[in-house]
Amino acid sequence: MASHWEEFFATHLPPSDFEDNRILLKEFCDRHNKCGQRIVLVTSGGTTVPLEHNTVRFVDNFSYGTRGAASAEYFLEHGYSVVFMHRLNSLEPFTRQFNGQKFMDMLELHDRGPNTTITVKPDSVDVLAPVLASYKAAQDAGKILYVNFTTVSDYFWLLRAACECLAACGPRALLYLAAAVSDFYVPSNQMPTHKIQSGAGAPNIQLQLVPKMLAPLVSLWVPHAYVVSFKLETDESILIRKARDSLNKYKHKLVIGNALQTRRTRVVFVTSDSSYEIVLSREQILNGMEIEDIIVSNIVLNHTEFMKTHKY
Ligand code: PAZ
Repeated sequence: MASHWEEFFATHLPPSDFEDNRILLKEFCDRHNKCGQRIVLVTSGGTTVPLEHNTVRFVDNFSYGTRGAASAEYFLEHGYSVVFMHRLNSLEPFTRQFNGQKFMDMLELHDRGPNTTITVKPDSVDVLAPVLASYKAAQDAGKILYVNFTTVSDYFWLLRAACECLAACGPRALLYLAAAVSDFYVPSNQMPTHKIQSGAGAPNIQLQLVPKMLAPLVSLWVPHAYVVSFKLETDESILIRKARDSLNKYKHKLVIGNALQTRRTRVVFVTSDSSYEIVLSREQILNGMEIEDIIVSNIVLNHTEFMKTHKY
């Protein structure tokens, strides 16, 4: 009998842009692998759970993609090539820093009419220039690939394809699974085709558990990669236990636990034999430090150590 995850792929169609993305992923991973580069797959943002095939309504979650987008920038700083696999319209590296009206407020419009020009306000140049320089450097060197998903099913298809392309990189591949992936979904064969009608009364929607993709990912898809997953809880008292349960079950390298309310300033690293906290001090917060800076530096050290010792 097919396992739960195999059955998922057998009964859910890939997203319409899947083949295009697979080609992009393969080209990117092969190119960086040939140069002996370290490659990180950063997953970021939340997944939706459609309630209808022609989707009008869906279940969503809280994630903005801040963690993933910021971390991708820090991995680039550490010399990694980055596959940034993110929820469509969630935050992206670099542009995240000027989200919403912030970017418009940095610009000035001159000479309305046929000779219109736009400049960056003098006091915004210092803010924009370093971010733009890092963005251009990453783009020009082809060091970052953006691929996106929306539904939980799209996410799984893309995740498996990315892993299949990364497998050739062996221990130089790092998986940083920061996306907030739904634990529940409506299977394709139980979903109505058209918009649920209110005239039929209150709908009775039965969500099912999604298959645990971390199991085949660690043991089959990228068995030599350094895999880091995140665990989110709202009850801090169960965080470390849940993180350790995940580690014991899937046998990957590291789980980073965080609580919803404090996730920007506090995380806990849980390995098979230890756990330690990273907490931003008040001073670090006031100086604009981001916790992802410290998380990524720590992971890079662990990954370096892993590459030295892992038999491939
Ligand atoms: O995307 P964001 O910056 O708003 O939040 C980050 C996060 C809490 C989604 C991430 O740190 C995380 O814990 N991801 C895994 C969630 C989970 O499936 O348990």
